[in-house]
Amino acid sequence: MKKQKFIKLFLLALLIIPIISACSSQTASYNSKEKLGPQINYTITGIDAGAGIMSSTQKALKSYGLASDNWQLQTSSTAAMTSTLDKAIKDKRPIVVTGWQPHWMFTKYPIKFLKDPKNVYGKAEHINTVVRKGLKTDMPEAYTILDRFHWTPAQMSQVMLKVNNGADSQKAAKQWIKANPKLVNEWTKGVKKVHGKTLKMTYVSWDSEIASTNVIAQVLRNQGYKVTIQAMEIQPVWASIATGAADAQVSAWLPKTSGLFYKDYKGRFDDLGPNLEGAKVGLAVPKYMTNINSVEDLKNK
Ligand code: PBE
Repeated sequence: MKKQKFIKLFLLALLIIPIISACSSQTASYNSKEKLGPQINYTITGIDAGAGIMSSTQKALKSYGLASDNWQLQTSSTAAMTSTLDKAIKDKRPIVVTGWQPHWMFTKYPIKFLKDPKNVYGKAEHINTVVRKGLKTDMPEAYTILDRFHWTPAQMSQVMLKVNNGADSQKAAKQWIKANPKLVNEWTKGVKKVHGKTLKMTYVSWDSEIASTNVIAQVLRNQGYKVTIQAMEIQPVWASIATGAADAQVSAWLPKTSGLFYKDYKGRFDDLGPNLEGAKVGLAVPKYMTNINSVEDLKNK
């Protein structure tokens, strides 16, 4: 009798558990007829605290009146954010993330930028190459190559995608250089080879900067430099150039994302201008959130 009862309960559990879990994932999937805020706990999924996109998003929370409406920005990392995005999209759940381009998240996932009528994030960004004062006279060959370094979002994405698929970043950079001799030659044409001079670059471990730093570092190595690259937070990257502790960085997202550091350290670095144009920063949501198209919609829909 006892045993039979146990078996009955067990079978009932087998039947019920999948139904319950199906229900819970169903209620969690995006409901366009209900207000968005409560569906995601009024939370925007962000990345590392030092990123410019994080301070811009704090600004956006204020200027769009979202902060007073309980909205908050969650700090994590790019890897944690993209993995949360991955899971949400698999279940068609609602999610709002800090998004930027170039990045493979826009190729891998069906997501869209939210319109930003108050222009908190700026229209378009470019990424500049910034070197220490005196580099031009100390290492004119490196200076010339760094000054000429310029590529497109599509080219940067090729390297990012390789790294995202598991390739070692230095290997990915070498392969990319091998596959793009014409462009690389434009950067190095007529520049004298050097022999073992050391050069230090600093960068942040964002996918875009892993790609650009590894590529230009490798080009400089091929020129004869002994290049070290060191990852750190964005503020120390700027400080390292301003103090001359490092020679160059190619991670300056401007005018907004790194704008504060640009202003703070002005006069203590040489700005060699954009190495990439057509970057963009903002908030992004999956395309199935068809009625959410502007940051304003977070408050109202
Ligand atoms: N990002 C990628 C950085 C710059 C590169 C947009 C996440 C940021 O500071 O926000």
